[in-house]
Amino acid sequence: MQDEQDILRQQLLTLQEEALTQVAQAPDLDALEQIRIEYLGKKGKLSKILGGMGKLPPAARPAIGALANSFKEALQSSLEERKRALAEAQLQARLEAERLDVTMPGPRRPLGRIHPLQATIDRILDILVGMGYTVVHGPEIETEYYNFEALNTPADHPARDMQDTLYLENGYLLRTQTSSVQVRYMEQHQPPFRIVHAGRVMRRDSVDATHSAVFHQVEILAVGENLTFTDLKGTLKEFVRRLLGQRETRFRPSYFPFTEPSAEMDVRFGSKWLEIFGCGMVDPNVFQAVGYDPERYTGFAAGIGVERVAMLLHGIPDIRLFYSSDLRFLSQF
Ligand code: 2NL
Repeated sequence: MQDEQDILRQQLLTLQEEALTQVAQAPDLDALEQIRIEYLGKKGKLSKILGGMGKLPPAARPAIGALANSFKEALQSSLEERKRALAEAQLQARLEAERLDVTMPGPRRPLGRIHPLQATIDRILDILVGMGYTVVHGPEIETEYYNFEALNTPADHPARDMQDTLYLENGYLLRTQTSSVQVRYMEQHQPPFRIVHAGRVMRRDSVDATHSAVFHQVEILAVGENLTFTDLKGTLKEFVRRLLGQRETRFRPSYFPFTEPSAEMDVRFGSKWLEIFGCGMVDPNVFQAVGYDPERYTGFAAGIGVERVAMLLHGIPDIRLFYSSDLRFLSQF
């Protein structure tokens, strides 16, 4: 019987050694749980060994029972300790992996910039404000009166053809020129004044490299008691000098319904003359329409195409590039 007890004692000590070694080597929490079940579970190795206790004399049982308990406690506390160590290692690994360097630079966002057409408008307006002009505003949807009639363009004039103007269903139209804003200003103000308006105009046009259905104009209007064609020429020459530097210019006779006389101003670029401004002295019929006395007041007006100027300034070959939203184009400015 002493033999039987020795065998059990030996088995328990071996089992303890084996179990503690496994705990020490367990790689993770799952493995620890497997070890617990393998040794301390209902059908585990400890239960199996204790099943042999029945063969022991009752007097020998307490000693073996105590040994079994101490094995159980030793294994449980080593499981706990290993569990804590593994959890701690896991946390450290996670903290290391998720470490955040708050001094790292953030993701760079691309900077937006001013569209080349707006930049051109801004430059033109800056110059004109510097020459005493006041910036005014007005609607893009207009009536036939402000876009045509008040500008000495009667109903049978070719410019009023369906071919050229975008008419809306309600009798309104999309303005074909910025002059409508000047008419509205004159209705509300008395001379003398110098005003400038910049904005979109719309035409019923086929689009190609030099034509767009939507384009931009800057238009000036000066009205006073003794303004002459010489004032117009001096103003436009000074404007061109400020925009493009000292350059040769020339005036050619032209025709607009709302000016008399009318002219185009060209600027010399190398061997070429490029048309920059349409201009003229305000037709007395326009003054009549807004209630000014044509015997008392004279005025001059001029319009410039923004796309044309921008293409000239930057060597842009195709007007459609301005409306393409192509960042390869836009990011160059
Ligand atoms: C162009 C160039 C121009 C005007 C605009 C104007 C405005 C009033 C009275 C008289 Cl209120 N004229 N503006 C004059 C000449 C040319 O713009 O090529 N336009 C078709």
